[in-house]
Amino acid sequence: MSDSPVLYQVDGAVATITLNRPDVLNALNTPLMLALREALTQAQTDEAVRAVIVTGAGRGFSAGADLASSSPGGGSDPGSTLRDRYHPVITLMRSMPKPIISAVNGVAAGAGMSIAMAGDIILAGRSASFLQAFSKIGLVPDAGSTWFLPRYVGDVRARAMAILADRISAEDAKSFGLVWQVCEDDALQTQAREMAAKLASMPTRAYAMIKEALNDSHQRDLPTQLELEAELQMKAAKTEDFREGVAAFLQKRPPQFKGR
Ligand code: LHQ
Repeated sequence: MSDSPVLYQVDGAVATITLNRPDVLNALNTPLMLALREALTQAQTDEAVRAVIVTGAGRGFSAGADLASSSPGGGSDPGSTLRDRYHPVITLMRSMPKPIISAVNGVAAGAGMSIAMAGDIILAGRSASFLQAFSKIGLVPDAGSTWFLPRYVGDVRARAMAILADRISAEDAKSFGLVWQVCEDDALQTQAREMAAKLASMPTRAYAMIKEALNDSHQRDLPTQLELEAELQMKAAKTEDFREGVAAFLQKRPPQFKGR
């Protein structure tokens, strides 16, 4: 396998981005974070790509910041490392106008868990686990963990996960609402590809607008959110895919969406 820290592969309309430092459970260092940002940018700009999978090589998804590098994650201090290397990745994933599946194949710890949570749909292998590892080494959850976690699992569980730093199994993560679906380990990549291929054949412009509507909905009041929905619906109703969806329904045939 390539020794590039991130693999980027396109199959049909699906891009798969694989974190690729399996010897250290895909711990995040500067070359990996730069390559991840580049791969996400490529997936965003490539018009043929309509759905994205983020996963890990080997037995882990990501063990978080590389603790063996002189400054974990590279850079001169954690603040600038986070701002320069991590924040662009997390914001790219959230703002990407295409659905992202996080296929969590093993442990997702620290900032690795933050990256998993930045995806739109989290699938987990049965042996995957989730670990807010930060407090174990005297750090604070970062790269979006304090934003995603209470929204996904509620404040009580978010606080316990961040403070206790217990390793949470895939099944428990599903019961917490963090994971959409748990798959058998050897079926995870196939199920992620099948789901991504299905998403890529759907009205992907609507997905982009769904992400826009949901991204910050907790921050907006109801009247503002209603207005945003109306604005987005006006845009969605002008797409070719909406016309095709309605025509196919009325003609009782399967729709052929083009992402336009
Ligand atoms: C690792 C790592 C690792 C290097 C396993 N680094 N080598 C902070 C600072 C600045 C900016 C960005 O953001 C952050 C936030 C963070 O992400 S802080 C949190 C950093 N991550 C951790 O604290 C987790 C550390 N790792 C672990 O606790 C365990 O490795 C877990 C629970 C993830 C997995 O345990 P095991 O399955 O028992 O695997 P292992 O511990 O045997 O690890 C396998 C190898 O990977 C091992 O190397 P070796 O040469 O002995 O085989 C580890 O040293 C290496 N590795 N995590 N983060």
